[in-house]
Amino acid sequence: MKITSAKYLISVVDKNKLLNDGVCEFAFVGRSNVGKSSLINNLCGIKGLAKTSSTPGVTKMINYFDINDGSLRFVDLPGYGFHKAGKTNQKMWAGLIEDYLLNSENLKLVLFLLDLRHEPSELDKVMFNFLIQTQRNFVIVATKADKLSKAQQFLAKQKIAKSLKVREELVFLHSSLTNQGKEELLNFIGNSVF
Ligand SMILES: Nc1nc2c(ncn2[C@@H]2O[C@H](COP(=O)(O)OP(=O)(O)O)[C@@H](O)[C@H]2O)c(=O)[nH]1
Ligand SMILES: [Mg+2]
Repeated sequence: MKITSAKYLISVVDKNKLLNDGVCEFAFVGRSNVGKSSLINNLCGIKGLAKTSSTPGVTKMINYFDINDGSLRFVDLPGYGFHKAGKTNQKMWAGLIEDYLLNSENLKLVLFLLDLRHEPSELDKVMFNFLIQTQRNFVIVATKADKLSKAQQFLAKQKIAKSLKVREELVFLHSSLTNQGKEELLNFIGNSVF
């Protein structure tokens, strides 16, 4: 798939305001700082589209992006697991992610992000198990692949698949720095649009 246009659409903080117009959505889920916004920007080829930050935990809303003039949408979900956010905020953001995963009628595929260098944390596993329970289609995107050698990447991918008990084919490697995995992901997304 080729992305020819990408635009920020709207941010939503209320589960009753989720968009509901039949446009296919691809949602990005992962802890704060794992690289959700960078992945969206990389796939779209626009640097500042989704706000990236070295200050983790700033995305508290569901951010919608229009791709290819109404053909599909990317949905940047709040990052979980930012310890300085406080328990109340944590709960609210996790709640928003869960509301979206449970209720969105447009959701086609969840891209579940993990840092390739680390095994999934307890919180990652909680969120992943929740995702499994929703029975949504998903792939795992292992981010920041540029930080490892090819040999290390291979092993790290095996570890992640094993830890989450998923087939290795469901784990995609990606780097926003080198564009590794970009085409492969875009093709997978393109093939998932009805
Ligand atoms: N080396 C490297 N750094 C990355 C990559 N993706 C994201 N980052 C960095 O990780 C930090 C968090 O990225 P961001 O996209 O804001 O994460 P988010 O909180 O999940 O949206 C930023 O400093 C990014 O520059 C990547 O593929 N390679
Ligand atoms: Mg972000």
